[in-house]
Amino acid sequence: MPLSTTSLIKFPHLLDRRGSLVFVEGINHIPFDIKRVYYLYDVPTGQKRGGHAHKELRQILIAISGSFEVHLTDGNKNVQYNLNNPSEGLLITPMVWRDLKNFSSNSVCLVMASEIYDENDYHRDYNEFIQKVL
Ligand code: T46
Repeated sequence: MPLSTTSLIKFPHLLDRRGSLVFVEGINHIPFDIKRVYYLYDVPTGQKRGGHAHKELRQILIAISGSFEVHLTDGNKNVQYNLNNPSEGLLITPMVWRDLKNFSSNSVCLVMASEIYDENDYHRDYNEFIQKVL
């Protein structure tokens, strides 16, 4: 699936004197049924996550706190997102290689996924991934 099918999704953000509230409604804001939610936190300085692509899985990544970079490639095009806004989610579609890096201290990456965990859905070898997409 080409990189152009990835996108940033804006969620409703309500701000008043008590602070901010963001809500996500599956049926209204997420283009798949959410089957799994997980989060990454306490990522040590300099550590990277990702380093793989998924065959079928669709996911939305949100920087609930702090910031991190998401580097994506479909084998033809590369794009980088700097996620730092809790009211935005990055939709990553199948067959897109992702590298997550430069996590700020206190950062939390919340992920909503279209499927439960399945190791067979991963391409963890970059050369193998490239052979499939080119
Ligand atoms: C992605 C980034 C943002 C599970 O058992 N269940 C799960 O739901 C997940 C996500 C992982 N695991 C196990 C599999 C591995 O033994 O946890 C270990 C680390 O998983 P992984 O190498 O996939 O972790 P990340 O942080 O590099 O990548 C994950 C997602 O896999 C990936 O799709 O976009 O978070």
